[in-house]
Amino acid sequence: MTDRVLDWTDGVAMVVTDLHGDGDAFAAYRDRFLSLRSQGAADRLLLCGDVIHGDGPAHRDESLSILLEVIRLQEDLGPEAVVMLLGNHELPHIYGLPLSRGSIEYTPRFEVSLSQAGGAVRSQVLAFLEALPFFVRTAAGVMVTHCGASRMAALPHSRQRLLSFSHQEVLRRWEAAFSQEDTEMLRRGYEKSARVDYEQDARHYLAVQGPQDPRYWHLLRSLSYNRNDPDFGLLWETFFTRNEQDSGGEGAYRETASRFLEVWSAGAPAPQKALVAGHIAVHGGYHLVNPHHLRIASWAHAHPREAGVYLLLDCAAPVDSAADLISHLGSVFV
Ligand SMILES: [Mn+2]
Repeated sequence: MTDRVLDWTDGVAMVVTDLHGDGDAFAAYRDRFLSLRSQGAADRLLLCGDVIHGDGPAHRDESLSILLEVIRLQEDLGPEAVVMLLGNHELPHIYGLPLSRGSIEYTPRFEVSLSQAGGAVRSQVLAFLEALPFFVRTAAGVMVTHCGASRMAALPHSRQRLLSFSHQEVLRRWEAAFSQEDTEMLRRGYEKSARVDYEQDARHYLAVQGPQDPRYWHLLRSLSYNRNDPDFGLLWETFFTRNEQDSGGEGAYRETASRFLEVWSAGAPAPQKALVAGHIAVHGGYHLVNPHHLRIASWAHAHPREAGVYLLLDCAAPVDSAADLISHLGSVFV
């Protein structure tokens, strides 16, 4: 079973968040990493998830080619030198679930790119996404995640479940349950509540050609079971939390972040004192959410985008607080 947490005790990691399909931004960070690496100033590139899903025009969305380049770089430089964490935008593709916000539908475009690239590329990319780690812990006491702490992931019991989380196990459970169902009845129920033809939605959300595609029922299967599956519920909260923007506000989130670090310190190379994550928009390129959490935006969530930053994290140099990291932020845009 995949270990979802990486523990790093040495080296300098260049931490980059939320590129969301922007090929130019990715190239700028990749080139900076390669140049820092050749100078001995960085050892690892750590992409914190949400590498895919641009919200601009389709021709500007380079999600798939960026992912393929990450895979290639990892093969070239080694699995410890190029690491990507799972983000909430990659997660739905593992399950064949749609993801949208307001009127923006994120998942169909990437499914189309995968289908156009062919079966071998789809399998390679899906295997890569399924194997992605969730968190990095360091001897510096800095923990890196896609989206920070959530109440559920801050429970000791959740830590055990997340450490060895298997997407395949969840999918096998759903598939076993689905195979016992009357598919026609489920389909009619779906069409009645969604007021749309199932085949039309399967084509739209999964980029399948029709009912003969082995993935044809995945949309119905996943939509039928995701709400009542406790493992998937934990996964969802872990990857979609909005931190202080969730109910409870800043005070409650400060407590959550502190408890999360405490719980995840068990088995870590050092007590974890600070959390680094992206996921949420900031003014400028970073925001000290509280003494436990530094939010960084490398591109898509920075305002303006050129205010985006990366973090050079010395995995062996202990920090006391998230504020200690601010002097280690850098820019590829100035
Ligand atoms: Mn995100």
